[in-house]
Amino acid sequence: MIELANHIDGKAQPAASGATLEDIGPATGAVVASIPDSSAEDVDAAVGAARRAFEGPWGRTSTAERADLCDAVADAIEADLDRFAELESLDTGKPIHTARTIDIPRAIANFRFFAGAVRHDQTGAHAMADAINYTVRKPLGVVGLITPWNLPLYLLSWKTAPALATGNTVVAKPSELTPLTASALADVLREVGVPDGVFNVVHGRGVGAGAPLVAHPDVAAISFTGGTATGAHVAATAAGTFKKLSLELGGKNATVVFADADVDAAAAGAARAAFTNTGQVCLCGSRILVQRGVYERFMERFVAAVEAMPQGDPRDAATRVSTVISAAHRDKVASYVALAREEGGTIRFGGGVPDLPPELRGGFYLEPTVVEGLSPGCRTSTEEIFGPVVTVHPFDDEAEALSIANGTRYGLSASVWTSDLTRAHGFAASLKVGMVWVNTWLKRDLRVPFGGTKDSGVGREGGKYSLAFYTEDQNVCIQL
Ligand code: TXE
Repeated sequence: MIELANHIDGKAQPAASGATLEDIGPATGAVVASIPDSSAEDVDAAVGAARRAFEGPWGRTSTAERADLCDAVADAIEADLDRFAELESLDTGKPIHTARTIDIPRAIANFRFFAGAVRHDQTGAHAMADAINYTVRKPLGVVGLITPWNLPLYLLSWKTAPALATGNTVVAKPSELTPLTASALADVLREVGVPDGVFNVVHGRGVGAGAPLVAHPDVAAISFTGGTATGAHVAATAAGTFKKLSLELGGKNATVVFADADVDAAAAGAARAAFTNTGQVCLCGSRILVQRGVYERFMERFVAAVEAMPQGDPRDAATRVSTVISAAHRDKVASYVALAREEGGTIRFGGGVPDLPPELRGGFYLEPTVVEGLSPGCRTSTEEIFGPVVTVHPFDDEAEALSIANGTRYGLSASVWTSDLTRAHGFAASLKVGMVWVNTWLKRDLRVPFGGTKDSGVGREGGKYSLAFYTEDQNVCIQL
């Protein structure tokens, strides 16, 4: 069993109270690690270390030095990709294939991307007849990064890389369900020469460790990715302290398939969108809207694509769908399958627990599940399930598709499948979401604005949006 410590001021430390939590591996249900169950006292120590580091030599490092460090972090993770992937798969239960091809490569890319982004960043100058203004970009100080369990290192690095590259110091609070790669990242940062106190990790629960970080007066910004209900708590706690806040929350994203689409490509894309990471990505296409003329043709191909996804042991390289994160989450997802039945849905595929070998029976597996026949406005069709469950709805025309697609409290993303580009532009413009993919899903350029509208969050991450979040612009006006 792995024994994790907090990382505060370059030292491994237990929680001040000595309390610990168990970290369960979802593949088998076995305990894989013990982690500190930290409290406000630990958060205070970490924020203090981060503040001293910011006021020390780190505050005087050049952009070039910090960019080089980010590149070194990327190289070090890349050199150790297999170990990082194994830790991530062990902790989340995600297929090792997903960890190797999506999570860890993306963490590497995040550090490389933001190294380049700060090297090439520019600020403005505004000339007046008798004066000149120039703008400088300053780091904020100590920033708090709170991350979820579905894409642990992928999302922590998405925040850590721009925060450090722009010169801040960090206190990270990873999900208590998936602490392993955050600690591995802290080790890498130390090895490549990031000074003590610049990157701190406080493990523990949301209420015990996350909330004090949000409330801390010396924390200048919080970047949070997680559930919408938790995001509302974070916003309320932060409000009185005037912190900068970035909130990436939930989604109930539509995959919209028009009759003029390449139905084979749409079915394959919709299956990928629904079940990547066993349906536990905020961007997952968990509602599929299909134009009536191609509904049955689409469904045959879609169900065949789902059936072809091997489910089972995440450690097996062939596995594409595995377990959800926890017993509680499995019960929540299963309760939505029961609700779908109550609400009049028909299970077209899945709906139960897969037949697995004895060594996996303690894990939290559910079959990929396809539900049809539900009203688009019912709870199953509009609430975030965040697991391997997708609902499919026929529609007649563009107006109906739009009304269903926009008919939830969320506004994160959508994926539209059509061969009519004019329709694609018009439909995209009318969607109340932050991100639209046309004839693809989750194709990412790290420069683009990432984030949602409505209850999916506040703010954007990515490229210049992240650089702006982790900095404060200062204008200097000089009388000529
Ligand atoms: O996430 P939480 P949970 C959705 C998904 C899921 C639901 C709940 O629908 O079923 O959220 O998941 C920390 N102050 N998403 O409960 O609670 C917590 O310790 C400060 C979507 O696991 O949002 C963890 O580090 N921090 C999502 C982080 O917040 C607090 C990904 C996220 O946990 C806190 C995950 C508090 N009061 C779940 N309470 C996405 N957008 O991708 C908790 N935390």
